Amino acid sequence: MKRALVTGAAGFVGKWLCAALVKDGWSVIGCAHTAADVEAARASGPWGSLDAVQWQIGDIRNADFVEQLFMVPPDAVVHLAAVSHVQHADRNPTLAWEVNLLAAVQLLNAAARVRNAGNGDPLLLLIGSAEQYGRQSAAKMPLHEDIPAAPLTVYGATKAAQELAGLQAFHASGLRVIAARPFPHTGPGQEERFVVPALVARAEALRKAGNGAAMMTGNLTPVRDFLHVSDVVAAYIAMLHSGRPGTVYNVASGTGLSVREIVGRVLERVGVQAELKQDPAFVRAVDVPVLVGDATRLTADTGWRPTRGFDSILDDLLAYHRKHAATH
Ligand code: A2R
Repeated sequence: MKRALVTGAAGFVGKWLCAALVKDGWSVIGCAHTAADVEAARASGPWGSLDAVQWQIGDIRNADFVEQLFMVPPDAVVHLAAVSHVQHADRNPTLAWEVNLLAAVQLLNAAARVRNAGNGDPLLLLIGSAEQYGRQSAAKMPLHEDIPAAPLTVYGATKAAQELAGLQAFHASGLRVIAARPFPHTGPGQEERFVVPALVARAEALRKAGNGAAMMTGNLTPVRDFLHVSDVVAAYIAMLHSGRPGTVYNVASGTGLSVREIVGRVLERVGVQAELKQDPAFVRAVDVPVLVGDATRLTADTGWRPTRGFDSILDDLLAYHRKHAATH
């Protein structure tokens, strides 16, 4: 059985990925930040069972901890651990650089040592972000991988740097590194500080209150390409099977929706009408205006295609929110 090491395994995507890898026949080592994260991740949810995951707990910035993770060398590593929230990274740039860049460098070093010692040849999948593209003109949409990075946020810059470190290791020594640039994704289990679960929760609260209150929103003009997290983890597994080392892959649907359209669809699915009001607390100081991706390369190399449209994503989020609200 092939061994996959997943960092950030108790996070939102980690839960979905670990369960999907187990189903795909991998032995999974899940690396989590804290024991409390693992306990929370093991709560049941539509992502599936995490019972077969072997957990390792520690700080991914710690070189000794990373070295220990490679004592029995994995066949593949999916590096999800990160400061994943754009505003959190903007407010804590030193932390974001430490986690998002240096942790990846530790993993690259550990994998290189395994390889140099003749103990294996781990495949490393580094999870970057569409935020690496930064501000690009609408005429360039959907963005393909050869468009140069122009990050606007600390988060985007740290992810671009991580990718550069990975590709450097591939070019210099042949370390098998693949770089993914996922476009925004959501689904059950994502925290409500992220936009789509936050909007679903707010719309549901309005429906329950039934008093015609306004829906508070941030900036309504940004356009984003949203995927269901289950499609994103399927893309990562497809890359482990048939991605080409040294290659960058977008993971995207190719369809853009403005935040205004997203809010409208959320209200419609929840079944409530409300006037939209901008709350300055939700408006970001710096925001990439439009991000829509072209995943032709990924489809050509792996056969991956997204299967879930935006309404079906919302239905999943809403069902999860209602179930969760009912049990808490
Ligand atoms: O910091 P925690 O306790 O929330 O744990 C997070 C973990 N993490 C770390 N693990 C070990 N050592 C660290 N220094 C460290 N810092 C953070 O990474 C959390 O469990 C996980 C990231 O999960 P989420 O924040 O839920 O992000 P999500 O949406 O699962 O994104 C996965 C990847 C990230 O690379 C994103 O930047 C990308 O997909 O979009």
